[in-house]
Amino acid sequence: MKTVYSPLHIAHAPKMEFFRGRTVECFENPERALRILKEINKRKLGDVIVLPPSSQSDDYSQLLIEPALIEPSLELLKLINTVHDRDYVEFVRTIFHDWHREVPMQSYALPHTLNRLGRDNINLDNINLKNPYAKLGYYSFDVCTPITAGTWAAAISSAWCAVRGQEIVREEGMAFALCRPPGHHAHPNMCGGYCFFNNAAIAAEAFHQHDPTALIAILDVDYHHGNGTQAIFYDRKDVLYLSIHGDPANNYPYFLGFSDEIGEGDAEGFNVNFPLPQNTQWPDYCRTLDRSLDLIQSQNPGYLIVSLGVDTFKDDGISQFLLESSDFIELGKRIGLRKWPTLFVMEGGYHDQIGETVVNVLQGFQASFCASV
Ligand code: Q9C
Ligand code: ZN
Repeated sequence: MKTVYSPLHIAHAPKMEFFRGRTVECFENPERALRILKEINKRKLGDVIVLPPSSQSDDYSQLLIEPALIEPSLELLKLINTVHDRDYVEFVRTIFHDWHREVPMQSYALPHTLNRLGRDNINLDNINLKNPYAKLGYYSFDVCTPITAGTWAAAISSAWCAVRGQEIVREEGMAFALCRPPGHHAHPNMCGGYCFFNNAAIAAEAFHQHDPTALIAILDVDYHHGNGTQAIFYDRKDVLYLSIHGDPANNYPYFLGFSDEIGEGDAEGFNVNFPLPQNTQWPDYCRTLDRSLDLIQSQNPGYLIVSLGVDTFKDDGISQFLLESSDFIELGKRIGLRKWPTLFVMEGGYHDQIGETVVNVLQGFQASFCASV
């Protein structure tokens, strides 16, 4: 299986996040993607396609010094704009610059007042979106998603990995987009959960443009509910979203991901949530996985996108399922058995075995996908 990767993710390396009321080192760090890349090479998963950083330049070193200079191709920008609001994309591009003028000593921007009051009946025209703190609060839904000078470059390149992976799936039937930062928490106009652009949703839109009649299934196996992906496709029946995750009653993102969220209008039934209790082990997980795959099968999908988080691993730093390393091989195998053209998009996973567990999924998939019946 081919992997699509961009070294520009390294430009996004915030120092701190809030965890249980204290600041700690970010769980979502460049090391994660580097570990996965290393394991892919070690176990010879397949070619790694390294994306050039932008349409303007091939010089990574320059872009890492001046990451704000990166400009996505028009094609990529258009795809991002099908999922995200223009003013939000502009926010991701410019907010660090605004922040830096206010707080030059602080290397990452974070909101301190979130957009809760304005949800119902405040006149949007009154909100001063020129104020960087107002802007941060308006376009964020949590305080664990710091924005640095390199965030825009990394987020753009992450989305590009997903789009390029999508092209490879149309040609070859499978691909792995080694996206970083992750995407499934990002809403059309809000960042959160370490996510800025919803890479899986952007890939889904790209599939849709090339193949408008195909049903696209998104199976989200990250430990956390993909609230962003759900929100983006909640009224769409051409995209079937299914998620298996830690019960939001006791887990991030707390406010979405319950089983009664089933989609709206004529898309009822095209959003499916499987919240599972903490300490879930493989037998229960596997039953839910097979149920999800059967549901997808019943809709005869043209493509599958797997939002691949491996934070379901027993030793994950912020999650509470108990999957073993070998369970990830089985997870991949069960998906591969279905033989749908499949794009894997990297999401979460915060532990030392991130490389091993990711490649286990991908090699498991490949083994059963390629096996003749
Ligand atoms: N601040 C993904 O796995 N908060 N995102 C945890 C520490 C956010 C996880 C508590 C968890 C987001 C892509
Ligand atoms: Zn997660």
